[in-house]
Amino acid sequence: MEIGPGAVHLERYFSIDDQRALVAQCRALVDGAVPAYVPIVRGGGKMHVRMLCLGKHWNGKTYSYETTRSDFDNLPAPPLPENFRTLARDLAHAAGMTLDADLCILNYYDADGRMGLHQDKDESEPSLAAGLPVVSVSLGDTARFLFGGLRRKDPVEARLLESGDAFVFGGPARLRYHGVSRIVPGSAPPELGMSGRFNLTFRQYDIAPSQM
Ligand SMILES: O=C(O)CCC(=O)C(=O)O
Repeated sequence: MEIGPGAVHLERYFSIDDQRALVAQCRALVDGAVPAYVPIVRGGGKMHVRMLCLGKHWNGKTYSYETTRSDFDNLPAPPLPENFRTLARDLAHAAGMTLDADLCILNYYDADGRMGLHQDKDESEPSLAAGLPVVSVSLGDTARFLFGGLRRKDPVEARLLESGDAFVFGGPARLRYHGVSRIVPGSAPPELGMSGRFNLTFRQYDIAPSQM
């Protein structure tokens, strides 16, 4: 469902079997050789998620991308799995957009997880100018997702993002403020055998001249 120009909520996009496979892959990644961690951002505050960046690392101190986690343990960002890249391309396409993702921020929210209202604007200038979308996938517990306007003080709409949903925002919606006010504990489909929530956001930093 299009909820505004360039913003599409794809409800129940993934089957329960697809979700189960994605959850297993996310679990293996966040507990892998380069594990998820709780970033401390530039103001000194701790984020309320565990984060693992794939493809490129988002540095919470500098708000920029890099190849190794220089704000944490200097380990290299693990590669973006090929099936993730395909999935992001298909989701963007389903929303009428194009994306050749080169990075994914994978966040795990526990029952107290949340994320303040912010813009995603650390991708390259040409990528932002082209309005290449952010593609978001939700797995596990439901999130109360806040979607605002282009200015922080603009009105904010609350939407529930459930397990298996995707949310795509690009073009004129690319720089809309968004965040997660809370998680609904215990709302994950029982078949997933999980508590908490995984969220994957796919983005494209580098852009081919043909996409400009
Ligand atoms: O968890 C979500 O649904 C949103 C995540 C988000 O805003 C981000 O990663 O920038």
